[in-house]
Amino acid sequence: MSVTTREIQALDSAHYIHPFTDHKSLSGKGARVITRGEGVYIWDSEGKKIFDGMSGLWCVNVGYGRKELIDAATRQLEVLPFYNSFFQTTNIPAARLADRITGLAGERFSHVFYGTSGSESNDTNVRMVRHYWETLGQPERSVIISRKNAYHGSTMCGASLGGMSSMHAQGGLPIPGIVHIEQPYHFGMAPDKDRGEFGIEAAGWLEQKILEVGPEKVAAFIGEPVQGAGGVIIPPKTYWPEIQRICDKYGILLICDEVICGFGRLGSWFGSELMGAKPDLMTFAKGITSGYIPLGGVVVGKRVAEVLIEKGGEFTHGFTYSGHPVACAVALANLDVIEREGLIERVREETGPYLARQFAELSDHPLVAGAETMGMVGGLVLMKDKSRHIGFDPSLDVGMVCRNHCFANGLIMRAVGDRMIIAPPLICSKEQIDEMMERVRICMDATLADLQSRGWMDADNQVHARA
Ligand code: PXG
Repeated sequence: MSVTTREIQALDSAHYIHPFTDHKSLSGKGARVITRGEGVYIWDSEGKKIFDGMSGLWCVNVGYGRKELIDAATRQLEVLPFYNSFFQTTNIPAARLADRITGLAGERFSHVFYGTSGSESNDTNVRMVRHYWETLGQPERSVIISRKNAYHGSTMCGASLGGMSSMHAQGGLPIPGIVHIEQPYHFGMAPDKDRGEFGIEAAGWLEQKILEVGPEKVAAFIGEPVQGAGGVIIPPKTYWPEIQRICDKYGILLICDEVICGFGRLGSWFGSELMGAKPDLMTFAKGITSGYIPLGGVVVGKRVAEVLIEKGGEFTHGFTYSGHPVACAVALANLDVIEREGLIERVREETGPYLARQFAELSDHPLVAGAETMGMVGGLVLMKDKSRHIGFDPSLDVGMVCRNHCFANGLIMRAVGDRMIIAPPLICSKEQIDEMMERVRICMDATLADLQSRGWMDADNQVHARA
């Protein structure tokens, strides 16, 4: 039975509330219907082939259509599609995967707690660190410090941990006990400052906040090694070691949210490894199964696990799908692929540096004021007048204009304000990076021509030149 794009769009518009979507504006256009994926490409219902420069949503690390993952799911579905991990029960893939993940995370870690998403896993972090301090007889240590423009999910707790002002504007967030400091965004906040010095200064905002709240009340600090949804904000090298020093000084727990950075994205198993941080807890999701099936969780360091297990009693927290056997079986197959194909080494030594060189060359484009990458993530900033560091009026939504040109030219790029983001699958070859970059250039040229024709480049520049 074949179905037309319009029929699906009509059903979708009538009945499906999408995440983070203004439905009034979508219903006029109709949603893009994605029907198929293979390698680094997806196809829409009109047969258009698109280079997926965002790996689905930062997750399809091993690319689409991997038989190993499909077979692992099928086998597990046949043997045991579901059983819970409550009531002193486990299953084989869940136990094997916990062993495998803690092995990859290194000797500071001993256990894994499972959920199905990054959001649930960050809720787990908050409940777990508070339970940790309660068990140690310090229940007043309950405040979690996070950062503005961070993304930690969309549940009440995840959105509160996150620092997205648009999310806090709805539904009375953040919930009590969660406070935020500024992010370490060198290009946006202090481009003229020495990068290293800025990193130390930005980490210092954590110490200021700890002192403001009272060190005896702070339970943990949470941060993404590289902020993803916030626009691929790569902190200066000095930042994370200084954050670690401050956490150590006050004895507060460090949570690294590795939902995007984990499982190879930056060229290491976990981003914190590269950043010089030694987290007590790490959130994971997305890349653990390359997005083929939902799975998330927390890798728990020995410092927390020992207290929880030896003294914590029952931790009254868990989900129906904690340790879902099919999800864990797919994760094991996904880790096999990553290891067998040496994807992490390849990103670190070959394709990551290659992408970095290609991205740096984009800086010669009149629209591109800054371009940086780490492993297989990259962000570039569009500016109206880059020589004078003048951005576009945010109400023009120039990132969205650019994103539409990307779609039209067969490339998925994500817009965060006027930052354009890529996070291609880790299997991306050098030739595919060339192909992606060729499309990026075409899209930048198309965007520039469009902005000029709207009078948003030259006319505005002249206004500034006169001012
Ligand atoms: N932490 C981080 C660092 C994330 O990037 C989550 C937690 C939440 O995961 P779940 O599985 O609950 O969605 C994320 C998710 C975007 C975008 O627009 C990014 C995410 C989700 C949706 C959109 O870049 N990241």
